[in-house]
Amino acid sequence: MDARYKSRDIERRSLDVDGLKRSFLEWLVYSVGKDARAATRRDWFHTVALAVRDRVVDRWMDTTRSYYQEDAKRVYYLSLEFLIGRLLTNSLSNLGIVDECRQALDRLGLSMEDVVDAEPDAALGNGGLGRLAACFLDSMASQGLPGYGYGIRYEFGLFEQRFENGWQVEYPEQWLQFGNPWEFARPEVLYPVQFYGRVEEFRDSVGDRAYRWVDADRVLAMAYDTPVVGYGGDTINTLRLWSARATRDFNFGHFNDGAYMKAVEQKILSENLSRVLYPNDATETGKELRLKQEYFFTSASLQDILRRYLQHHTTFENLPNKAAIQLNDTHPAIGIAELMRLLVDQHALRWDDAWEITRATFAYTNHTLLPEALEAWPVRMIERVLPRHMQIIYEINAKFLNRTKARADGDNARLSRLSLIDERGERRVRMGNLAFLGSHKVNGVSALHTELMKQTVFADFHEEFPDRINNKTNGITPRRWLKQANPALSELITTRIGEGWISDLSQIAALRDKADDVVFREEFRRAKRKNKKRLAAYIARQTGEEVLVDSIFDVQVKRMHEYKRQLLNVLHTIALYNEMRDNPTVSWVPVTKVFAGKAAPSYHMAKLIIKLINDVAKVVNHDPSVHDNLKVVLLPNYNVTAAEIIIPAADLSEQISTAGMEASGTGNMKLALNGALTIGTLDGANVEIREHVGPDNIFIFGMTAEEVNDLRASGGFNPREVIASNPSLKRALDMISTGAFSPDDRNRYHPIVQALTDGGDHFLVTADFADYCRAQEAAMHLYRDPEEWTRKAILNTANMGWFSSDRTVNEYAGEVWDVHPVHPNHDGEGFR
Ligand code: GL7
Repeated sequence: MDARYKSRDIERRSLDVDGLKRSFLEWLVYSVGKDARAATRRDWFHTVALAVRDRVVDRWMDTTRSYYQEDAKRVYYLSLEFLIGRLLTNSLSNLGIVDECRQALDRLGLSMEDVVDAEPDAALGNGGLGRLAACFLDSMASQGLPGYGYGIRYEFGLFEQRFENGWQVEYPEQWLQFGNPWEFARPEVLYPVQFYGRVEEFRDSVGDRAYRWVDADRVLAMAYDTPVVGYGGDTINTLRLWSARATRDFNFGHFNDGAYMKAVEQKILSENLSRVLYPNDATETGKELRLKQEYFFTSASLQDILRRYLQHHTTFENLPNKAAIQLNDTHPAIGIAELMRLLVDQHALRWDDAWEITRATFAYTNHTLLPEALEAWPVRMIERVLPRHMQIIYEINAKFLNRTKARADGDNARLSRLSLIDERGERRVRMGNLAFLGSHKVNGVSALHTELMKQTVFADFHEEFPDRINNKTNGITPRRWLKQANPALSELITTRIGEGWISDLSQIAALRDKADDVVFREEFRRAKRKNKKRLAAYIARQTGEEVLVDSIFDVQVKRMHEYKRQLLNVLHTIALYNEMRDNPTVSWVPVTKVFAGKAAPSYHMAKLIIKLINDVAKVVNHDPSVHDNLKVVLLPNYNVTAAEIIIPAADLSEQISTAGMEASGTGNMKLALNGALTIGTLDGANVEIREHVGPDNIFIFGMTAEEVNDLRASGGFNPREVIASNPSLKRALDMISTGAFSPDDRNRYHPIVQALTDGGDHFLVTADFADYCRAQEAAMHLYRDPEEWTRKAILNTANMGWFSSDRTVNEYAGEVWDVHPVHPNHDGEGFR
């Protein structure tokens, strides 16, 4: 081999500062095509990303080869959303070369922060559900589990949020505009996906009735692969995202008849499939394009999974021993009908055998009990878009209902609840029921949520299949959410207990003793303060507002939704503002209320709440009578990157959903791990956080899920009475309703006031207000004692080890997937 190539080859793998620097220069010139003098920050980001990517490719191939050679059972995580955020720091950190990279850039006169900041935030998801999928990818790779992510390569991720005159305005998020250095396009990995058409019945070779789907439109799914670097760089897994491509039929043969433009138009239309992420968070969309997206990526993924399986096998009975397919919510649930179609129609399996294989292969995670988020596609739509699947769903349903006990008992009401078809009103396919029936395991995402699943949405199914529902409490990856986002605290932790916690977060429990160590407390506070300064600077840049670093950073960051009750926090803010104005001589604990979060573009109430926060901020922040003791900021465009700055700086974590409504929450875990004290209801994973951190180290308030349920069952309550009996609540609401925050439009907040009063206050904001204020007071009181506050903050960090997503994926691996770690063989071409 030419010596020059050989040395380049070695250089590609070298991890020392000199090697990195040399490859940066080479990449800049030969791949980005720029001279160092002309290079922009973005050029440098692409350069560094490509050089880093070089360093994972060999190990990626080793990993894939090891899975193949061992014919290991793989887990396939099917998710319409992957909220990955930026990847540069993540890759460097998991490879263990952050410092080397920083020094190499330094020698080139570049700042690492500038390069990192030039990376767009990959927002292929809405919120918790999508971020959970990203944390699971990190954990599977870090645990050495053979895990693949399958999803859609949206050209436009979640919209960019800006505030114009205090209102949310959405702009397209063009994350791919300048290319994506992390991905590998696979133009040869293409699968056809069909829509529409009709079903033809015929007799197969042995004379049995069989079906084929004909006259359908076709789109191609093309793969893009992104390596997922596990911690330590040993295992590199794959995230495979599908992009829609028109078939060649659209491109040729239409020049003469005037249909050329029509053909081009068709091509564009069919490629719209992977154009944009639906910006809904836990709400039903009811759009045909969304159904097509769901089927598109599910079908392509299943075809790919079967292709991989058939490399080692000739029959299908072993599929469940080689593939575990996890449905991230019902979005890919059509996959159950699709696998049946592939097995029965294309591979000529008997129905019962196919059904057994399908059920043993799939598992389903439910992420919400909100009725509006339970997918139910109109039968007429599925009949038109996926005619063969509709037949298959009918068949599954008929066979199931024939066997149920309900039939035997003549309990028709129960039978109709179990049915895959909702017959009330327009007939619809209940995707949750399909997912349940077609899976061998079904899980909720926190202990409370799983219990409620058993008692509510899946009560009948649970009775029918008592072993199927299980709990897998969510988790978060400590790599991104502590090591990378919070270097100040993670370095402090490592100096005290070593770095074992990064790959085994249970070890962080060793910090418990340190809560009583005055020196450690001082250092812990110093780390927090450093993060608060960083956030204060960010707030100033984003909003122009100056906040006191020594105020309580009281943080509520999450999607804007009525059930998450940002309104409760706003009402407390107004009440506190009034108290400060009434008592100017009292020495108040300064408070900075930090909000961030996007509203679904069609969710008017949530957008009105955004406007209210901005209006309240305007009044409060400019009122000299509160002497800077209170500031309100609503940060624009909350995303993973913003979360990485906000979360490490929080003192108080707002987790205040109406009990029974937040399935788990994961922001609650990130904040507590970073040493914020939670103020929260007994909802979702808050219940388990309280068990782990201890009831003395968390501020719990409000009604329990059971109390909420009882109250609603007994016909609700009268918010007017509650308001009348609470002067500070009444005053705050009166101010909103009389236009104290909207002098330009005094009726602006009528819908909010209406919802909280005559509307019956469905989310129980007024009902929980008094107890929430009590908990807030307790928090402010504690904050006056920095030693005691810090002690509790340390105990939060130290007791959050269980909430690592490593623990969660290991539970799935053992109890749902039956997959085991594989140790890739790096003897061959690998580095080091
Ligand atoms: C969610 C839940 O609302 C959230 O509580 C949970 O933590 C998350 C991950 O399990 O899933 N369900 C849902 O539909 N979205 C969520 O974030 C959008």
